[in-house]
Amino acid sequence: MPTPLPETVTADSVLRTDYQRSVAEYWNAHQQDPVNLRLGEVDGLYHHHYGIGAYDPSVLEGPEDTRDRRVIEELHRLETAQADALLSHLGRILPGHRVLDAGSGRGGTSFMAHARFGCEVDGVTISEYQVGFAREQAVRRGVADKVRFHFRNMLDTGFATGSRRAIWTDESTMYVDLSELYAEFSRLLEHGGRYVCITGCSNDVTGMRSKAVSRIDEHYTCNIHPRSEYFRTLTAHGLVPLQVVDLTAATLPYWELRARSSVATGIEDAFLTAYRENSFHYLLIAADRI
Ligand code: GPP
Ligand code: MG
Repeated sequence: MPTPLPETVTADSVLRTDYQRSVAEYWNAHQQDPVNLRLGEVDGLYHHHYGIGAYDPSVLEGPEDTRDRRVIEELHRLETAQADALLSHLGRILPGHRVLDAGSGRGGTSFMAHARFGCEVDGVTISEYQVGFAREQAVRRGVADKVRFHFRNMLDTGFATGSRRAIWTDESTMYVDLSELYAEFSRLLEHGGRYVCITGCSNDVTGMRSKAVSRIDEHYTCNIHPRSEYFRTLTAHGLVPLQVVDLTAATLPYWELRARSSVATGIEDAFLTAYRENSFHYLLIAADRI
């Protein structure tokens, strides 16, 4: 049985602005998109992020009756590889540690973190639908006591100060003000704790938001931040970057394959254009709380 929501948590206390309500509405409504469900059904890990790494070109060839399934499996493999790369930057996480998945979606990365480190994971999302879905997955996996999902706002999680060894955001920072977010993460992380972010960000060198980046914002109801804002805001909150990995080249194959798949949603061309014209980067940033 999914854990019931604490009675004090109401939509009014979690969703503070009209914008947050519209974002929650978007994620509550986009539950049936095959691009996420069909990929998740491959092995029960449901992701809400993109993929990295080269795809096996043979999936686009061979027997037609199995081609669609093979493409879906390959897209899913690349998305799982992205989450693996994120977890590889969290540092040494022990079973006694507590970590936070901020913008946890259907829980895919949280389950991978628990499976890999044995640690306790809390996931927060402002989509009540996603909380329910992820909790059911936790029960199904027999890890509901270790991997918990909460209908909470990542800008104000309510978790104890200094309680987290690590925190990550996997494509969720474009929905929030970075200053508010990193103030909260700075509070939650213990000294020496690690924050890892994977995000798409606009390129300050090419100037303001390009048309392709604006199309992505419009599609997902988000506000992609410029690259500079990440580094300025992290350091302002005592989060000191240790590693920065430009994943742009590594994510292009995912978008090329997705564009040719049966689960394309129509946003593929905007990502391909933005990355190829250099107005957008796909970055991983690992920072330590000092
Ligand atoms: C991934 O979710 C997309 C986001 C979290 C928002 C935008 C991200 C950027 C890097 C700009 P998803 O897996 O639900 O998207 P889709 O349904 O398109 O696969
Ligand atoms: Mg997806």
